[in-house]
Amino acid sequence: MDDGGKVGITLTRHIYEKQKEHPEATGELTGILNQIALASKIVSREVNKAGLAEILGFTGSVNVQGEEVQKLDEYANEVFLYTLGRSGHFCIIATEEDDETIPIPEGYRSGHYAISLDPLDGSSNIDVNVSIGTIFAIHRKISAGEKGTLEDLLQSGRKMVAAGYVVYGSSTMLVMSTGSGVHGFTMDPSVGEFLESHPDIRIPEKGNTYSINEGNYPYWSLGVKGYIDFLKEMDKETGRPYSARYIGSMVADMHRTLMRGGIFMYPADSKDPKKPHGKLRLLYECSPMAFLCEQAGGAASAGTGPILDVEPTELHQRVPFFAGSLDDVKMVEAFISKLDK
Ligand code: AFP
Repeated sequence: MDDGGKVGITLTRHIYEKQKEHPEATGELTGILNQIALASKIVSREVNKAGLAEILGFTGSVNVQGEEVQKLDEYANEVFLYTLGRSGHFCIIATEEDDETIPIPEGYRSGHYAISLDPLDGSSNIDVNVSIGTIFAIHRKISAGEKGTLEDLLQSGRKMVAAGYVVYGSSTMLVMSTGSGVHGFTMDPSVGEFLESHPDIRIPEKGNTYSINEGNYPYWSLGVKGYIDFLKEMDKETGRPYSARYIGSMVADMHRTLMRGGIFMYPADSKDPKKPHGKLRLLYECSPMAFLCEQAGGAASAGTGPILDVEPTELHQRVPFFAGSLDDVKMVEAFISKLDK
């Protein structure tokens, strides 16, 4: 098709235009988001081939050529670490895959930002061809000295300068915010670019869908149980019962919640005494998603207050998570404050 050379607004152009509204901006965020986009394009290419895992690899075993092959989540981790670590923008990196913080490789410039990321979230879904994603959160460097430290990563979500995710779904889409709304870009594989497809995403004030692993019901607190029971009652006026939708891949579940409204939850449960605060991680899952929710007019809570106000104390800290439409998040908080004293 002859489109006269028009490809729409690319991610780069979008950031550049936004930057012009802020004359004090240095342009560094443009560079950062371009590097994230580049790494996610490489990961997307490999994710699209995941169904051929037995033939091409990514099984963590030996492929048909007799070569030892890498798992896709490890591959994604390496791609992001390589790209971001050598970009000159970051002073320190944390990823879901590594227990410790990752310094910038010797010989490369240490930058002004710290990044926490989950390179391939929902990886247990890879084998069954279900959407998975990358999540990232960016903070300004606050520590003294040239190199970054843990302090740069352990900052509350309120201090975030940018956050986003990439969903590797029926299309690959990058959704991000630099603090002036939430914008979505869909990858056009024919030109290899992310094109603006969803400018200024807003979450409906109230939804009619809830998203939670309901198999954990017996392990929840009275407040969470009470709220889920409430959502299943019949009441035409408040749109109940709600519909249930749960993929088990946070990026996909949150993407639907952002676009359509409703609530996504991973509460604390008593299933595993080693994980008393639920499963999801504050720094590279909950905090960036909370930033996007608030920027889109929704809310994200730990059950007792905004996720963005939680002061992190550990790199891989877990936190209960309730996020989505403002009214729905307020309602679950009301149940928790009433029944979980
Ligand atoms: P995996 O990366 O192990 O698949 O975990 C995905 C995840 O961290 C998040 O993406 C999901 O929302 C959540 O776990 C699903 O957890 P449950 O399987 O306990 O419902």
